[in-house]
Amino acid sequence: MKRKSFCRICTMMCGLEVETDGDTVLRVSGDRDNPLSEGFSCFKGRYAGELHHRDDRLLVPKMRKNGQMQEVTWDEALDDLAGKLSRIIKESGPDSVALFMGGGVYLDSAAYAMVPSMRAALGTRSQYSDMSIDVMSKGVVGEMVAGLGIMTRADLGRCRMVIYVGTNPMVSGGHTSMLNNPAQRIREFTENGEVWVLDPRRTETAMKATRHLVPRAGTDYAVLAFLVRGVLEQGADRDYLEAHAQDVDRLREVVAPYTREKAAQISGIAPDSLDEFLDAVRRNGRLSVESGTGISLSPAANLTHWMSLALMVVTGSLDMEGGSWVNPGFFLKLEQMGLPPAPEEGWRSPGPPSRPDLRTVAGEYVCAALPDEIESGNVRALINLSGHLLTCMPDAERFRSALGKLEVLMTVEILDNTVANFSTHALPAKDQLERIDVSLAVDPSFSEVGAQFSPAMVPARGEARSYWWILTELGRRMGRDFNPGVDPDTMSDADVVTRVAQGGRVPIDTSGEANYTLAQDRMFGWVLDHADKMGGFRLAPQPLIDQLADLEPPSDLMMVSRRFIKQHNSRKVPDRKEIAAIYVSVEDAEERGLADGDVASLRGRHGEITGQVKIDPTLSRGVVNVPHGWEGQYNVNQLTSLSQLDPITGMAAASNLPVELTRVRNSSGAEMLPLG
Ligand SMILES: Nc1nc2c(c(=O)[nH]1)N[C@H]1C(S)=C(S)[C@@H](COP(=O)(O)OP(=O)(O)OC[C@H]3O[C@@H](n4cnc5c(=O)[nH]c(N)nc54)[C@H](O)[C@@H]3O)O[C@H]1N2
Ligand SMILES: Nc1nc2c(c(=O)[nH]1)N[C@H]1C(S)=C(S)[C@@H](COP(=O)(O)OP(=O)(O)OC[C@H]3O[C@@H](n4cnc5c(=O)[nH]c(N)nc54)[C@H](O)[C@@H]3O)O[C@H]1N2
Ligand code: SF4
Ligand SMILES: [Mo]
Repeated sequence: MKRKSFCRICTMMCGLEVETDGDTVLRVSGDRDNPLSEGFSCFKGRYAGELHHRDDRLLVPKMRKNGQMQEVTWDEALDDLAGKLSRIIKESGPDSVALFMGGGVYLDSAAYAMVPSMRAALGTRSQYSDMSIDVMSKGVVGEMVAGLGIMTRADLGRCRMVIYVGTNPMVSGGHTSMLNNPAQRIREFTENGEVWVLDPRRTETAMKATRHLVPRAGTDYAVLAFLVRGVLEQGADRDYLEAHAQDVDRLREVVAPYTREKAAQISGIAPDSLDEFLDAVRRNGRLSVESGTGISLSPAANLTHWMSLALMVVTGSLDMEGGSWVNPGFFLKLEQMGLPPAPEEGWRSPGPPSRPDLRTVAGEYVCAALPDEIESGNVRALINLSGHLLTCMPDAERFRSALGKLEVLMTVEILDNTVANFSTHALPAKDQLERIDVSLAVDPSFSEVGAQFSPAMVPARGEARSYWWILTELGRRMGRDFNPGVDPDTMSDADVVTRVAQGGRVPIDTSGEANYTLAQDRMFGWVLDHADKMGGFRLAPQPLIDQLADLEPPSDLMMVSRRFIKQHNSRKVPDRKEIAAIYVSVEDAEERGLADGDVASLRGRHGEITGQVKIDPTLSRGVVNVPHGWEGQYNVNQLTSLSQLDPITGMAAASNLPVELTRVRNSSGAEMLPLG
């Protein structure tokens, strides 16, 4: 039988076709009829069937007994957890139980929808999520400039110039702005206008772009400041600025030093290329600047994001047709929330008791505070909502050691992986093919105001249960209602998801087969209305001006983040080419006498990775990659540190870190297949 579904791995949510024979998944492929993805899918989505049948699925609840993880019944696991969590709350108060939202919970709509009520029923302020190891700068700088943590994206089909800075949508699908069917969209952009890519790597996106400029890692802010300066001199949208912006003169002063010579000197991009870039910006008028983790994980995150917003404002592009827009979400309905504009420093409160200096973002504590919170005894239990805690967190060793001190570490997983086995309780959830779903958490990153729906494709394997059931049932055993209005005894998955789906802008048909519902056209003007309430976009926030003055210059060799097409963070489609290694440019390898397979040491300020070298001709001189998401020897978070936190966001830098690379010995003997 062949049925339609949609992928719940990355936020692109491609339409899929799933062929099954009884309980067996035979084949997963892209759905040509899906209006968003138009038949596109990637290896990871097409691997969903094999993943479903993998031997290392977590199929039975497990619990630590006498130091060993052992299979137990659901009753035993949940009763034990409920008892321990209730006791900890009684002894130390509700904040001693922390929640962490990881990648696996975002795309399970019924579970994601209940996290706020679960937190409220626990009464805990100790909430952490992926956001503070990913995209903090966009939220925080958005609040400073626009009074709201906005995620901007190109007005597809009308926008004539797209600038990608530190994002590789051909591989990642985009960061907070999904680019469904990326090759086709980029082709359309280049046919109707121009795509410029700033990236120290000749990425898959750069190869399809109109122009690729290679900056020194961490220097994009200077290039963007040069463009802002040039547009303010000539080509600015005066009417737009008059109506919707403040502090234009102050911004002009801030960018004044970024002449073509200065920008060229900082970024390493030739002055002529910078002139051509500025000409293109002036020629196209409206544009969209889209950045990703190459920026958000770097020490220059806030500054680069500020300059991106500033460029969209001075060109009159932000929230304008033909420029960029902000999707307020099919479910989130951000524009209807009646939020007041944030103060210039954003909505920030002091951090948790052991780290008040690490202020909250969007009502959450930042991940960097968690080890101190655990070690000081403030947090005694952690409910891990499907994060791969041993690879995703900065300063991997420090985190591992802190997590090991928890009295309760409850993990909801689909795999019997190292995180599940590091936990005290590991609870098996249904995988994406086993569950009915709507696209919920990520809908502001969608390219349209729309939503996907899918029924379950196959029955759950083993004793895996619905994520919402696991959490709701845990609450019930603690005498707390984690999911008001949902009764696990009488309600099915379909009932719960139908209830969640009712929160959308327009009705979704959840009674039958997979479908895509478009609510309305793209929405313009609502961000401007919001900014106008505070007198227009604040183009020159003082904390950012101060940070600009303090920025450290790039070093000769920088470790930058990078993603692979067959890997989603810690999750991997087995592949012999996309291996863990130290990826080095041809020039840097030559200088150090390194050949493929040689063993080298990559030393940062805070740690070291020793491993095999792989020469990557797409890397420019001066940048090294170790892909993130690997455990053990190649865990790139051995190089990141909780002592290097952004002073504004409290986020640990995980890209653009100064490193040294030295040869240790000749060939490791490992087989090295060419990349690509
Ligand atoms: N050094 C460095 N650190 C980084 C990054 C980097 O680039 N460099 N990137 C950062 C970013 S942007 C992010 S978002 C984080 C990612 O960090 P995580 O969110 O922790 O990463 P994932 O590997 O996506 O882990 C999700 C977990 O969910 C499980 N899972 C998969 N599907 C399902 C499902 O259907 N249901 C359930 N219940 N679980 C499921 C997987 O088995 C996996 O263990 O890492 C951050 N850390
Ligand atoms: N295949 C795949 N897709 C994914 C994921 C995955 O792991 N694999 N993860 C998902 C997640 S959680 C996220 S957050 C998104 C991330 O989505 P993206 O942000 O698009 O992630 P990357 O593909 O790592 O692209 C980052 C790019 O930044 C470049 N870069 C690094 N430093 C600098 C710099 O200083 N300046 C400039 N201009 N460029 C720089 C790198 O060379 C790289 O090409 O992807 C999502 N989609
Ligand atoms: S790009 Fe790949 S992982 Fe992302 S939704 Fe599409 S098929 Fe799934
Ligand atoms: Mo992410």
